[in-house]
Amino acid sequence: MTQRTLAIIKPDAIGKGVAGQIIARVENAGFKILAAKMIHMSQAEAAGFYAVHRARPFFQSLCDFMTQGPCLPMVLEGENAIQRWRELMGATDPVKAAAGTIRKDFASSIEANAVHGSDSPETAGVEISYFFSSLELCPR
Ligand code: IDP
Ligand code: MG
Repeated sequence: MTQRTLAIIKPDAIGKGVAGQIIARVENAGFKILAAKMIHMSQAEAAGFYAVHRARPFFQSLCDFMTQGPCLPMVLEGENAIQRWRELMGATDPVKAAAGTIRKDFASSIEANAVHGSDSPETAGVEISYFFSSLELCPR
């Protein structure tokens, strides 16, 4: 089933200068990049995006991290895209991430972990429309 997912290259990865290497992995895995833009989120924008985590002890630190510099949200399309992108990312904690995954190779910590990926079709729909209007999704 062709799906869309919301990926973000997070501020730590942009700051390290590895966005290009991450995008190359996206392309090499066969995803279509339907939309992408560089943004610098405000606290309110980061808090809105991560609202599901607002009761977690790491929530404020996560919002500070996501607003420390620009990030690069992208809409990826492909067969089984939601699960395949999460497999390419690797586990949330880079210590636990499998060899060859993006987080294993580029994440610094469980918080500064280089990339985001939607975790279900429902979440993907909400997250894509958080960053992109329908006009910004290039028809293919
Ligand atoms: P995911 O990004 O792998 O889906 P989530 O549990 O949805 O992981 O957490 C969202 C983000 O919150 C993570 O990617 C990471 O940046 C941050 N995070 C998750 N767990 C922790 C933690 O225990 N300490 C600090 N930050 C965390
Ligand atoms: Mg998540």
